[in-house]
Formats: sequence, structure tokens, C-alpha cells
Amino acid sequence: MVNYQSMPESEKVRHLKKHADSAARFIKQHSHVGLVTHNDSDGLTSAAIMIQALKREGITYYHKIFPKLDASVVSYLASCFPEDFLLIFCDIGSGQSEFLSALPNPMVILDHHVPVGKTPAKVVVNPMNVGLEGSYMISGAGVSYLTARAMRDENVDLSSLAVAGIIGDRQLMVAANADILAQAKEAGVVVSRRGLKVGDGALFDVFMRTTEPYLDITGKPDEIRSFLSALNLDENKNIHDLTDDEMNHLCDAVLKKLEPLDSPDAVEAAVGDIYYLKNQVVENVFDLAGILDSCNKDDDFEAAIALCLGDSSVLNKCFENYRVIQETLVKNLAAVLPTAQSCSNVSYIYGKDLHSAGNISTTYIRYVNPSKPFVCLNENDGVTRISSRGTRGLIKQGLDLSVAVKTAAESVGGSGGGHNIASGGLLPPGKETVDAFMEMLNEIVGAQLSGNSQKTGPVVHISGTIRFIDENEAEIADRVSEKLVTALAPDNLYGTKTTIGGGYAEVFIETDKIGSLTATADDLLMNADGAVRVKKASDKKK
Ligand SMILES: [Mn+2]
Repeated sequence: MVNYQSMPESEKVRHLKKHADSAARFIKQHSHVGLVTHNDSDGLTSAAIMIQALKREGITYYHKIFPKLDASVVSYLASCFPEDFLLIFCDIGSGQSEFLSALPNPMVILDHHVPVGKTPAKVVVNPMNVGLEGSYMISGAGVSYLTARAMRDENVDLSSLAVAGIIGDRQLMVAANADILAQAKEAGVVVSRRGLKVGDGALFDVFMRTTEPYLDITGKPDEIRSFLSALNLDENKNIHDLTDDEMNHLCDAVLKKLEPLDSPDAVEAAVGDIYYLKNQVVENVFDLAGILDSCNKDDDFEAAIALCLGDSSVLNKCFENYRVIQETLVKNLAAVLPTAQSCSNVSYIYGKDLHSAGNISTTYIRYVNPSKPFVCLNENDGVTRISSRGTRGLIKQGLDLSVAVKTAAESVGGSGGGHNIASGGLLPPGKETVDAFMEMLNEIVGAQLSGNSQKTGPVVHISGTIRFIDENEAEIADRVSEKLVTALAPDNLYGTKTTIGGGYAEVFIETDKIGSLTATADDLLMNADGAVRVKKASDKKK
């Protein structure tokens, strides 16, 4: 096993590309594919990328879209696809190894979510497997693009769709993402401009329906008009047509509104690079990502994929659908955000049949109170759905919502998981469950933020001892052990302790990540094996 921890980022990206090469080779060996993708903007752009890559290879494909994978989806897939079909999962499939193992098909997983369990897939391309952070360094569309690019050089034109997926998942243009953006710019399929990171349209409309950034004027006609007139901007002018000076002026005014929040995430989400996708029907990346995320029924998904494949006949329908959803969202936010409550370490909203829980969470933590993680608890259809969000600042302080939500949800008979910065889950219905969950979550998050999660939090805790032993030749064994320990020193993790003496070397490993444990054990055994071989070879010479 390669030790990815100490590797520079560019090396990790290179390793990820190697995995993409393997996936590309494996995909090209098949003539029939069942393509299974997630249903958000990242999943849909992943789908559009893979569909075009498969078409260009002359591979027949059938496409299915799901919000999540579970046992019933898996048995449905088994009924759809013959055993010899290659199943390709995009932006989904990493967390469901157990369910997928029931399928007899060869499988490829192109995903960026946290891997759980032993995957049945023949090839997995996942940044988490090479030490890159899947929550902001590369998305499902990015991983799908790297694979498509490895299939054929001309697939470089699909990088514009990858950029839309990256933005749709609210990731940063760093590491693998930066690399993809550079490829897109070099190929001329993406150009960028500094400004307000919103979709195109008349200025008045933009502030009426945009929730990113969510400002004190959002959705309020009179306040928008006075804001724009104070800046000497015509409310009917398309934001796309603003001069650089006008755009700077507008950005400054928006940043001034955000200043009191002290939220770097909000500033970053509001102002920065706007990407124009020159080979797409919808050029503004925020419009395309928004349109794709506004899809919620089969008809919409079909139109969305058609749009990403260059069909402009669906454009008006898609934009209209997006507009209605945005306007509804702005109204919802105005009604729901003021109902938030606060524990010592977490803020939350608990409601019934709330719309767009994910948007409520993102808006709250960015534009209302970024100082604590936020959880939206939405009781609907006999379950309570959890949607939680953190900030990068909180992650640096130790927050891991994936662990916290999973542990707290399981303690009350629910389930959960996801990324450290954003995770979700399900609880049995009822206010009592919510109260118990929040109490537990508040405690775990408190422990994480104070750096005591390993001591006080009920988080996964693993330890083990590996003993290298040769009691017959205690003295020689001690010397060999010493060499071994020196050789391993640079790879040692925090939480590793080594003792030598009495004819053995003992390595004690303590960690909260099973991946770290297996990586360390693997390194140890490989080094030990090397030491034994060297010793045998030198014995022979004697
Ligand atoms: Mn994604």
C-alpha cells in the first residue's frame, strides 16, 4: 500500500489519474453499460460526461438516476441489467458496498463520497483513496471527467461539464479541481471573469431570486430598488453586461453587507470567479448548476441531461422550472430561517414538511450564523431527515459532521453519514427523538471542537499491537528490530508507539480511522518483509 499521507497534492492527483486510467481501460473492454448516477447537479453532469464518453467509444448504455442507493434500488438494478453489463456508478456508490455486493455485474465506481466497507467494484476512482479530500478537492463530475479524459483525448471538451459539477457541489478550485479548470481553459471551453457569483439576468431579478449570496435585501422589491439606485445601476440591466467598474462597485456593496457576519465562506461564495461554459447551451456556470439542482422529477432529469448534451429546445422549460423553484425557495427561507434554535455548540431548525432542507442549512450557516455547525431536521413521510452543515473554519477546529451525525443518529435508532463539512441522515419520527439526537450531537460536536473527541466523544476508537518476534536469537532480533523501527520512523502516525527489547519489536497503533490502521499495518509488514529478505540474503553470503 502506498502511503498517501506524506505525499504532495500534485502526486496525489497523479495517483488519482492512474486510477482513472485503469477505469478507462476497464470500461473500454465492455460493449454494454448500465450507467447509474446521483440526481444532483454534480451527478447529472457526471452522467452527461460519461454518456458522451461512452457514445464516442460506440458503447451501448442505459442510464438510471437515483437520489440514493439502497437494497430496493439494487434489486431494481439487478432486474434491469443482465449480468454481463458493466455497471458504472457516478457520484454515488462509495457508501453502499454492502448493497452493491449483491449484484453479480462487473462494476466501476467514479465517486468522491467517503468509501464504506469492502467495495465489490473492479475499479474505484475516488479521491479519498489517494488522500485527497472529496468534499472540496474534486467532485463526482471531476472524477468522471478524469476517467473520460483517460478514455480519449478529445473528451477534453467535457471539462466544461466537470466545472459545472464542481461548482454545483460548492467545491473549491484547488488540487484536482484546479487541474481540470486549467484543462478547460486551455481547451477554450471555459472562460472566467471576476464578479458576483450569480446567474445571468436583469439585476432586479437576480436579487429577487438568488439565495447565494442571501442578503437582507433578497426577495424584497423596494429594498432591492433602493440598493441598486444608490449604486447608480439600472435594475433592468443584465448583470452579464456590467462593465468591470460597475461589477466591482456592485461586489464592494455586497461585501459590505456581508462584513458583520465575519464568514469567509459567505465572502467566498458571493464574490470571485464566474465561469462561462463556451460549449454549453447554458453558459453561466451558476445558471447551469442551479437548473440541474432544481430538477426533482423524471421529466426534469430527462430535460437536464438533454440540455447538457446540447439540446437547446429544452432551455425555456428548464429555465422556467428553475425560476419557479428559486422564487419558492426565497419565500421559504424568509419564513423558516427565523425559527432557528440554538444549543451550546450547534444551531438547528426542526420542522415538518420543510422544502429544500439542504438550502436552508447552507443559507443559515453562511449568511445567518457561521459560528456554529447547523442542522436542519425535517419530519416528512414518517421519518425525520437530517441535513447538517459546517464551515471550513470549524473543520479546522476539529469538526467532523460525518462522524458526529452518524454516531448521534445511531444512538437514537437512526442512521447517517457523508462529508466532514456536510452530512445527512434519518431519524425515527417525533420530537423526543429529535431532542435526544440534538443532545447527543451537541455533546459530540462540543468534544470535536475542543479537540477532545477521542477522550470524551463516543467516536470509533481502534487500537492494536503488532509484535515482531524472534526469541531464539534475542540479541540479533533486537538489532534487526532497531533497524526496522528506524526505517519506519518517517511513516509513523500520531498515535504509534514502538518498544524494542527481549527479542521482539512491538508496535502499538492507536487511531480513530480504520484506514490509517490498515495503512500503517501494511507499511510495517512490507518493511518487515524487506528486513527478513535482506537478512536471509546476507545469511546466504556468509
Ligand atoms: Mn457530488
